[in-house]
Amino acid sequence: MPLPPPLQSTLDPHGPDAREIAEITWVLIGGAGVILALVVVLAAWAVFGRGQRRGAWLGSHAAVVGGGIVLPVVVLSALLVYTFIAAARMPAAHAEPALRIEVIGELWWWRVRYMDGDASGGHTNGGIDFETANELRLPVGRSVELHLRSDNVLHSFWVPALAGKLDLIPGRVNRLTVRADQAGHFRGQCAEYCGTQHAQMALWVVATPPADFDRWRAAQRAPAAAAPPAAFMQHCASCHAVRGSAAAGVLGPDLTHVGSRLTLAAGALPNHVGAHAAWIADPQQVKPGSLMPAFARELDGRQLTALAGYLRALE
Ligand code: HEC
Ligand SMILES: [Cu+2]
Repeated sequence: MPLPPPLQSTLDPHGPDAREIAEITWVLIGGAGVILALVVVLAAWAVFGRGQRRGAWLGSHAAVVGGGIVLPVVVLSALLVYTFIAAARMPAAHAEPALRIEVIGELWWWRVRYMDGDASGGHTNGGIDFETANELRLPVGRSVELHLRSDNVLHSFWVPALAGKLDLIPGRVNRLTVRADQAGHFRGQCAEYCGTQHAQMALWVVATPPADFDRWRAAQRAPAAAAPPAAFMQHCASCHAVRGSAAAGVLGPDLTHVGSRLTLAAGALPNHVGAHAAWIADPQQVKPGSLMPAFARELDGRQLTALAGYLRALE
């Protein structure tokens, strides 16, 4: 499936919080624009204007106190109160979530864990429904609570079409409630420098109608469609899990349904067989510094092709 262009814009909101943020942005730009226009007019009058009254008025006590103190205090206070009110209005923050998802910042990818659908709490320890990576599927119109965590360094979760930024802080769980009002693909990006491959730490949010989401969730819960080949068990199982097999590594992404993802390696590659083979042969070529080693030496061409074909078919 072709991806939409990787646009990320605060001014193209698709959820209630993002819409509020876009409105605040426009009001602040508008307010700043009015003041700028006023200053330009006064400056033009001071330079090009004629007559005695001009100098007398611009130099007067009233002009200095009014324009230099009263006006800025009134305008800035009004904008401050407005932003507080607008921020408090953000509706997604108040809604009872239909779903909880842990989003964990790794070096340099996103571990995504769907928690049990019921809202009985205790979700951050255990209660994992299934794990995936670099992609968040959400049901349209439902509030979803993200639990943002990191066990390494600071990262920041930012999907401008849905919400503002929120940091992932080691030792803490930050909660962010998002809601997509329309179906669509929304790109996100780590927004806090976290090391060498920070720039290639993207993720996609895919909002689908609830029925499609339920189908997707049922498919993700299921074990892998086929057992891994011997080469996988030998070289890859120490870092990657394929549910339904003995491969249970946790250092890298869960690959049980890797073929169903939009991209590979946090947005670095498209998800097709050739990209799988290129990635396995030499991840360092794609993401220098990545925690996955190259396998171009250990695996011959036939094994590489077989592994790539196997993984791509895990939908
Ligand atoms: C030392 C641990 C380690 C080993 C061994 C390892 N990987 Fe990885 N793998 C990783 C890490 C870490 C990532 C995430 C890299 C990133 O996105 O920056 C990854 C990413 C991947 C991805 C992309 C997954 C996604 O969701 O985008 C694939 C596919 C993959 N590995 C396949 C393999 C295969 C096949 C082997 C065996 C030939 C293998 N890996 C061996 C650590 C490992
Ligand atoms: Cu980062």
